[in-house]
Amino acid sequence: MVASSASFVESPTLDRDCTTLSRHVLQQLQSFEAEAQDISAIMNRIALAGKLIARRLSRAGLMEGVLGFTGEENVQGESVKKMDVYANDVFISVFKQSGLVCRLASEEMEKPYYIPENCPVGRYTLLYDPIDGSSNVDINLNVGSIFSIRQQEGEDLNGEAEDLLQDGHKQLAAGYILYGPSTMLVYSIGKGVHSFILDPSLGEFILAEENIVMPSHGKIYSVNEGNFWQWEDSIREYIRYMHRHDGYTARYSGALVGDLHRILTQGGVFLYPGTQKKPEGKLRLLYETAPLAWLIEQAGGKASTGTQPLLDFVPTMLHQRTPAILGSTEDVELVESFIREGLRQVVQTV
Ligand code: P6P
Repeated sequence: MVASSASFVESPTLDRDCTTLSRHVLQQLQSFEAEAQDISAIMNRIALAGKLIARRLSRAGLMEGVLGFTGEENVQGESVKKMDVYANDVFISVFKQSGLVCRLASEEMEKPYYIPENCPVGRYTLLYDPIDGSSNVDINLNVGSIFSIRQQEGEDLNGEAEDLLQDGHKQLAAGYILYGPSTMLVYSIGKGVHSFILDPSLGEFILAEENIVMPSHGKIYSVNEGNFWQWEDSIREYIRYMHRHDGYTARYSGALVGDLHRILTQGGVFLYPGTQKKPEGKLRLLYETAPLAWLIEQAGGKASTGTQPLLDFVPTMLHQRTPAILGSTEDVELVESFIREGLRQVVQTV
């Protein structure tokens, strides 16, 4: 006898276990149109990249040739870890023969990588930091991948991908994968911020939390105070304020994705200011601070360079760096107030 559908009791647990990333994207877009299917398929490929990277990280200490340095330097002048190269290649491989993504721009590659078979039809570009915080890999601490998806504009005939040099509002989707005690994928397509946790027994990212909203204030400030004497005095004054007033605590891991995820979920502020020698700071705009800024603002927080909204910043080069102040609105505005006061005093002394 075939059981009728009426005999099945609605099971929220079963429904949640079936809420995979690709299904969630289509639910978000409330559409089965071509672009919605494309974004859903792209997110699915990003999820596959996350699974492959998580699997390698989980065995890194047991396998030959996974940990340590390659002996090369990347375009940033940073020593390249073997895991950086592997993760970079994973994101390229998952998009081959997909027809979706024509170009990939990565922290690890000086120029964008083109996937020829996709380019005639693929109108999307993936910008990514394949493994952020890779110095943590060899000591088994959390690392992350950061991604941003943009629509290609024009034909990019000279292969310079100049259409990518636009502000962060041009992003179609953005997010990160946090490789921690569990592997978590957090994303937004402009309709709120949602988190998924990899269930290894299913091999699927399953919905964990929908519509994450940041508190307007949090007690955490996250910054590398080892740079204290490199900063502008306004930032030093802000840090002194944090030291002198109750209700604040410092948390900093040196890995952006984990530090940002803490702020997204608990409130507070993450900052990587510029220094007197490098006013633009260390973090890269197109595949680090712009995607994270988009998420933070989608969750009701604020993202600033210190003097302008981070998402308004227009890069002049692919590996553009910007100062970054990301977090709860009240806490970001407190940092901005110190910077404004500092600028006012500079103007007064001129
Ligand atoms: P610092 C890692 O190298 C990274 O790009 C981010 O993950 C992190 O937030 C930052 O650099 C840490 O830099 O100067 O504090 O060691």
